[in-house]
Amino acid sequence: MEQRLQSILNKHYGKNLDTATDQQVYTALMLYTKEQLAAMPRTEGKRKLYYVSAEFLIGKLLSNNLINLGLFDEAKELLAKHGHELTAVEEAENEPSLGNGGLGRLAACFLDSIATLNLCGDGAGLNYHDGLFYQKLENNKQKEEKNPWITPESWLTDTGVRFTVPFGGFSLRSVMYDVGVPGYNGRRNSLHLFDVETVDESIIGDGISFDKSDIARNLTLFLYPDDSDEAGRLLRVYQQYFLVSSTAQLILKETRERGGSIEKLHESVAVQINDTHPTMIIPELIRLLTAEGMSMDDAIREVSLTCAYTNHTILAEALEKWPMDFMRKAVPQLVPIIEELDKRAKQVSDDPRVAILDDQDRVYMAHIDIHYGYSVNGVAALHTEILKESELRPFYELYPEKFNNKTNGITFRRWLLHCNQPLAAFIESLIGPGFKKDAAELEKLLAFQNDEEVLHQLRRIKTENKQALARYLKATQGVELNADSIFDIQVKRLHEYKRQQMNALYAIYKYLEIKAGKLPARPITMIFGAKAAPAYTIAKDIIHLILCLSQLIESDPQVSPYLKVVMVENYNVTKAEKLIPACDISEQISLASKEASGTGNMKFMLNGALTLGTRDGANVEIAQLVGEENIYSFGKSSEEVIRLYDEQAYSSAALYDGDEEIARLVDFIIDKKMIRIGDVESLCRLYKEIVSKDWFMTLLDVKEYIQKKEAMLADYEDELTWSRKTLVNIAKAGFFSSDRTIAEYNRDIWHL
Ligand code: C3B
Repeated sequence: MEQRLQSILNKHYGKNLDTATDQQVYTALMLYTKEQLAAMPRTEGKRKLYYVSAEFLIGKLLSNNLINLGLFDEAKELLAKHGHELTAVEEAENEPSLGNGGLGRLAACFLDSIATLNLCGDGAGLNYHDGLFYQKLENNKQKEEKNPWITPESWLTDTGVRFTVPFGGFSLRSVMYDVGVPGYNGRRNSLHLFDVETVDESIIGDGISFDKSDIARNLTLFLYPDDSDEAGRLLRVYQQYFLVSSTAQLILKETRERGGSIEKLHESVAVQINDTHPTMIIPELIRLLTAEGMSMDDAIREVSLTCAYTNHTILAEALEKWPMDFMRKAVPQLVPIIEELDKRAKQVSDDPRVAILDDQDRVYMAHIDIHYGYSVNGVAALHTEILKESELRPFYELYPEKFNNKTNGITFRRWLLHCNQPLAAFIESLIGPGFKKDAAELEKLLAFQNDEEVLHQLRRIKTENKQALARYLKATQGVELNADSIFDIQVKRLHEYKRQQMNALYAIYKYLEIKAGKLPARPITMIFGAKAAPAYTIAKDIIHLILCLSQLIESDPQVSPYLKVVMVENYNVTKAEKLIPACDISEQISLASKEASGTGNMKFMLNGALTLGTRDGANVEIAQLVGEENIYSFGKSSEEVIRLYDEQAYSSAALYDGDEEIARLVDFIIDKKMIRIGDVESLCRLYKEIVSKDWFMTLLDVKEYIQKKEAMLADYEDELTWSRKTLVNIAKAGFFSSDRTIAEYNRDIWHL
């Protein structure tokens, strides 16, 4: 390694390991690692998986690739010998901005596990040059900026593979870049990222605005371009088709190269459709197969045996329905196929709830997936039950054999071995290294439940991680954290169903308590991290509320010694890796039934935080594993919530009018003190939304939430009991390894 690094540094910069900057060392180490990765043997298999996804939130790759290649310690020592710290060198890497939230991060964890389990499977996505957006916090508001991340030397390799993607009236050339995906086991797969040669970043104007109609130049600029107008929605269709047409052409090319038969495509290929964004791969594969001479019947049958669909949400807004007019304009070649698929579906059932085309000429993308895929899975036990019993019930009655659950998981390489090296080393000293390959071995930790030295050490490691986070936030955002305070963290996309606004109401509660002289036993640090979709006004209002509270508390000397509210700017994978190991209280407070799974909840428990959560998504399974005494659950059940929606029986106004305590907290949003700091229009809009609508039922659970959090803060003071709970959480986290999840996908769906 040393020799090769010296030679790369010499060739590129005329430097050596002692004279090069951290940035130069980063580039050299990246290029070296890339070479090592390319030299790994590929996975093999008769059937090959294509995991197709609009998002791959892969995070920085250097350390994780070094870990999976078994080179991490060697690299760290070598750099140290020459006066460089690997952690400082890593700072030079840009985080690829190719995802949005849980769905994208899940896809990245899955790629890691697929390679680690030696399964033959590649990812397919798009190479967005400016990513989602970079979130700036300015004047207590979110401001969106472009987030360019691609540098001349990067993990991307141009494969030389090119396809032509036809659109209505024009076509675009697709360029295939690859990012290597090394398993923790000596073999590798690839993430294919398709791009257009004509993309032009200079068309980006103020913030993230650009000409949405200039498809050749804008196609791969941004993930999820603003869909609040028609041009934006149409652009999403162009992007989706570009992704799936490129992928479908790759699939047929590789199948032939591997000696497979496209007449028996399903014997050589499995396609996992990650949410509805890649749904058009179904009609596109049918189009390509019929163009090769297959009959429509045969093509539909083969494709239906090839494609499987994962549902990640029951929120109506995320279940895509595109007007057929968009298809006529963007992808007219798919229109007759979609009409044929609709006609056949109507022969299977005349129930309008399962139709592909509705009476307004809109295409229900999920319905294509369910009729013409062989598997439909939810992402946590409760979520899958809700799909079967309510959201997709008519489909479940038609095709019960297609439905199955695959509870989500996370890769422990990134979310323990990499992000929390002190904890990983301590675990290894207790139970040996076996847990690195078999996460179930973490259960061996249970033998130490009553070992006081172990329990004290867990808290010491937590405190060190809090200090490390404090140093990082000081350096990057200039905020000071008290590492002796309790770190209470809610990091995830901003959405009303996730109820960051309920957490903000807690901050108001605590502020008022402290003002009234009721001081907490220990200071509390409330940390938020969240991006709001640019066109989601209320979500931005919630960010504004949090930032105004932060300022109000900070500037009040009576309160600030006891309470701090921090919003981390531009929350992303890199920041998650620093926040999660430092957390005491993991906020998982979605309205029951609405969070399909959650995966942050799993990362936090693995790193020794305790969950404050509703009985939603995978929280339910966490509770079952650790036992009710090791989790803080609260709130109305999913059955109760679903009943309230069905009967339209929820009224936030009634709760507000009937409860002085609730009213006091909500009223504070528009208190004089807040109006002085914040934007009246934004705060009033949010206040009105909560009082008169509150679609995600904040006021339903807020009192129980405050009570539970108070109980939790009190429990924190009993160090041994708290640490024992964290130990049980770590020990029981093994189930949430994505290696387990992927083994199940392969056993039940892919059969690679
Ligand atoms: C998310 C869900 O909101 C999470 O509950 C879930 O854990 C993850 O997917 C992974 O399954 N999700 C998302 O990030 N984006 C969507 N469009 C839909 C769901």
